Amino acid sequence: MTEREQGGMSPSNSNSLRDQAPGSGQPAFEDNRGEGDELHQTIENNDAGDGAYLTDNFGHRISDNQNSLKAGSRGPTLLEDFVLREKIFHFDHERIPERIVHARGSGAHGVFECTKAIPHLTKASIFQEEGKSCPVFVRFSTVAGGAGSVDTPRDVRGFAVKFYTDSGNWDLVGNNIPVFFIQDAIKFPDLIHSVKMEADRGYPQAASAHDTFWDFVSLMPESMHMIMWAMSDRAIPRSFRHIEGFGVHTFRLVNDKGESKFVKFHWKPTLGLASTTWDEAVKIAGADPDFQRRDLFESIDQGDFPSWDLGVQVFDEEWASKQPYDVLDATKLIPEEDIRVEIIGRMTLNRNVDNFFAETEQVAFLPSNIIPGVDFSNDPLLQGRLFSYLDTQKSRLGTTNFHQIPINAPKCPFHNFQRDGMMQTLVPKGRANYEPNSLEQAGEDSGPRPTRSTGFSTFETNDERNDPAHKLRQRDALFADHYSQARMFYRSQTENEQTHIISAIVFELSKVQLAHVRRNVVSNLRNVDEELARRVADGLGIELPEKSMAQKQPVEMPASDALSIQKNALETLKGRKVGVLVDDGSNKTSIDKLLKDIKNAGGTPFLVARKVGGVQLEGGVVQADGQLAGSPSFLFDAVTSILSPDAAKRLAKESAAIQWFMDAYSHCKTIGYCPATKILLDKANVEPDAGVVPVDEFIKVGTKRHWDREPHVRDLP
Ligand code: HDE
Repeated sequence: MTEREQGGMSPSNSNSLRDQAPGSGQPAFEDNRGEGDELHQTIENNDAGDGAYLTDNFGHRISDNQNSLKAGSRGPTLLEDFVLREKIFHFDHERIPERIVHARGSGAHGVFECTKAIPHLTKASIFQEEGKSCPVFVRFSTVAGGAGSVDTPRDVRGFAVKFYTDSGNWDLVGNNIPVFFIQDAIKFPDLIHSVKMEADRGYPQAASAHDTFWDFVSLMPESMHMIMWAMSDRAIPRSFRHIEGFGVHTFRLVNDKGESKFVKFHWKPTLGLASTTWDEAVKIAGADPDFQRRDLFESIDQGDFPSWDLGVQVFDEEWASKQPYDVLDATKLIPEEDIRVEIIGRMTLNRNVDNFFAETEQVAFLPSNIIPGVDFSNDPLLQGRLFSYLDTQKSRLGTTNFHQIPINAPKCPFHNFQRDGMMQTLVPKGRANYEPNSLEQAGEDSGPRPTRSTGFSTFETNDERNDPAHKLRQRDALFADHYSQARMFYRSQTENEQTHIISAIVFELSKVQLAHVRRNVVSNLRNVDEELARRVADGLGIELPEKSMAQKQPVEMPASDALSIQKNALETLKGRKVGVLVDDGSNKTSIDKLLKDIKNAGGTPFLVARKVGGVQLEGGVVQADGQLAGSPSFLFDAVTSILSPDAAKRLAKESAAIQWFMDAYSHCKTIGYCPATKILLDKANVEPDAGVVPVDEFIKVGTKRHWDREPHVRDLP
């Protein structure tokens, strides 16, 4: 039967019954602007507010947004239909090129407030008084995947902050790892080509576990320190709210006397650090590809604003010259035990974007955006970035006027003699589009002039170790130490974290098909730590290869607690999500009490039931937040259940319920249980330990991960 035969459908539109005038039985075509067409509302009242009228992009009111203009009701569409053509034209160009790196990102607005003035160190206006504040926009991202890739691959996270200060925009475009893979900008295209999907086959997406990445790494021993971080749990964070941020490069602070010190910038999350396990990250990728974007959006939406403290490590040339590494080398960090991180401000993200494209997608971060009082160092990676980001915006946003897009425009006045260009939205008046000019003498506006005293002036570098008289393609001698800090990082981890690093390297190298690449990586690892290399070789099932030749022998650096996640995790339910499994017949009083206790402890409870419509309890129906099959336990930080004996028996036959506890157990999470749940725990092979507790004790214990459980649930390398 054709649609027409089925019920008198509009000959003009085979879309659905929706196009019928409700109740009339008449085709909507005849009546689509008539009374009673509630699905396709039109406005006939001329007093409606301006925003109520649908118009085209030039302000012409549109009378019909359902039907294109045709020559006859069954005829071809007319070229004359400017409404259709404009709509489709705009749609056709809705996508812009995605970022070549950091394509997948999530952004939010917030505020930065100075909590400790440092005028002796910098003349930057934002740091002159305690309490001074400015708006910020932050974009978190993964690096390797495309814009539509998942949130939880093993990857570095971008942490880019735009401060809209009263002396112009300052962009601190950092990562959640304080070091980088390479020392010189000229290697960046090679690094990124190697990690992105392989050129011929177009896969893998958002994954470093493949031949070309590890081939590059094995031949670039300077990447070894970053590899330790990237294979650690830092690269599989629990959420954006639980990551640290780092400016990575050494920058300068300059005060009003023209004195300068070096500085490293740090963001410390007030929720502490937290990560997932690899198995969790993989499963989350399937169950909720937007896991971290959703987490950020929802926490801000419910008023649970994430915040970070801004810290600085400040040091001078003399101190720098005595270190066993070069502070201009972005593969090195400065241990916090050597130079304390002094907290000078707090950033709070308190507003979601109104429009993802207009803000998060179009935001353009530029490391070259700095303000008087902050300056660059000669770090050769940073120097390359100062060119790259400005350049990339032309191909991404299509015009040199990208600074006029609201998310990119400074919130302080800006005026100069730059003119025209594609998509110019400013309408400057007068003739003064050059300088110098003397138009003021003719009574005309002669335009702005430079300000020597308060304008940005570059610090005259007093690096005595540099000889600017020679043009060289060379790195300084200290850059050749590729292993000391990789070793320091590895040895600063808890035993469990070291095992995670080894598992990650074994996992990744097992996906590498070129045997010589696997061997080369392990050869390099022997310079980091012999035990580490041996365990990786064991995990791969290969002979320990010969140690590669280090350009410079590593020096021993003391372990640093600041480098471990587990040593910096907070025992709290704040910022954590708790899955609560309930079913028909659960006890309402117990559920109410549990939910209240979780909320009081700062956590977010999430009721999971077989049907999202809710469960039938003695005291009435309770709405669920999620359906069991769509709310697996790896989406939560801890789980607990309140079940009646009958419900528990029924769920013991439901694999999603058994898997719920099995996953929570194997991911070392706290499991709270009521007596009836035991039957499910048995089926899920959950064995009693300090993290498996009666529901009454859940609030106390739910704040922790139980890493000591891991050797019992996984065969670790
Ligand atoms: Fe980037 N990087 N990068 N990068 N980077 C970009 O800029 C580049 C580097 C970082 O949320 C691109 O606007 C070069 C280090 C973040 O919009 C591009 C080099 C660090 C973001 C670019 C580096 C970063 C980017 C892509 C070596 C940590 C996302 C689109 C010299 C300190 C910003 C864009 C956002 C984005 C180039 C190295 C962080 C292509 C050439 C080191 C967080 O211009």
